[in-house]
Amino acid sequence: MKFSSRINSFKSRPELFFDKDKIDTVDLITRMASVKGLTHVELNYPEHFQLNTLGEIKDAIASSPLALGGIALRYQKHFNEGEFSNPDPKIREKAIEITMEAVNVCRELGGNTVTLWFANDGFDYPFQLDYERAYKDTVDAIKQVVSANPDITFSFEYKPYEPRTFSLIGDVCATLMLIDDVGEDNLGITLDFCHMIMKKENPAYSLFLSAQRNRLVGFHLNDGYGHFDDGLMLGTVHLLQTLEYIYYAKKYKFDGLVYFDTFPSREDPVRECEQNIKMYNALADYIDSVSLEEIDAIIKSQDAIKIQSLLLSLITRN
Ligand SMILES: [Mn+2]
Repeated sequence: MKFSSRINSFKSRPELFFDKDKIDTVDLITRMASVKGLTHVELNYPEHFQLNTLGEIKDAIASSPLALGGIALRYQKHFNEGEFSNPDPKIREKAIEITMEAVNVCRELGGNTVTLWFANDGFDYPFQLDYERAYKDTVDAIKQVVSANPDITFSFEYKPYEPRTFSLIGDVCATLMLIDDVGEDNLGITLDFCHMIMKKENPAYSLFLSAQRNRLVGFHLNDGYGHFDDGLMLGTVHLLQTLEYIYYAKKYKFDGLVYFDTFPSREDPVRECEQNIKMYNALADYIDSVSLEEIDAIIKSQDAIKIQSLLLSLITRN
């Protein structure tokens, strides 16, 4: 399995690892590299390239056991009114330019995936957004970026709300529709477990829909109560839905990156990340011990008591 995690998590509880005050990206990579079982690092552009040069980051990754999985976009200033759907063509152009820079950085660091998340593409009030224009501009901008870089896989991470009250693209079907309208092979979907729970989607069903369209690129795994993007440890709230999700990941032979998008603020982030990896592996091993065939038979029975027995056997084994 390929495991990665949110690098900003490694800023937390600095006193457990660092003996200096100013922490840069190279320091965070060093701390991440101490996590047992972690294989990849993902960086945000431009956020993580402000305190270190590209060369310093490249050297830090090369001297660690981690490989670069990809780059995620974090558009910073000037995008309050939207990134790819901004009504001002100059600002929209700037967002496209930043995305192209991120692609080059990804390539330079040996990565192959660029994850797109648009914090400000959305609306807060009725009548606030011209949906038709915003959707068309988004499709056109994504097409421009994706078609110019056929060697890179792009992945759209949807989120229903936060920071906007409504995101322009906020659910699995809107994302698949967008991907269809862009019409390029190198664009897929990143499924974030908390985002799906916030949208009241059943995560395994969203996984199935994405796999049906052959657009599954990345997993952001975590947990939460469904109101906000809580970023809790894997399996802590929705254990059975997490088990079902990993079952479908196996069924559809998902071989992409499993990225733990969690927010340990009081925990030691190294131990927290190791716990997520342990939980993923434990649930995956449990599925193997029961067997995909046996679970498939339980699903086909549509018998809720057999499903509850599966959960009981997970809790009571050993
Ligand atoms: Mn995420």
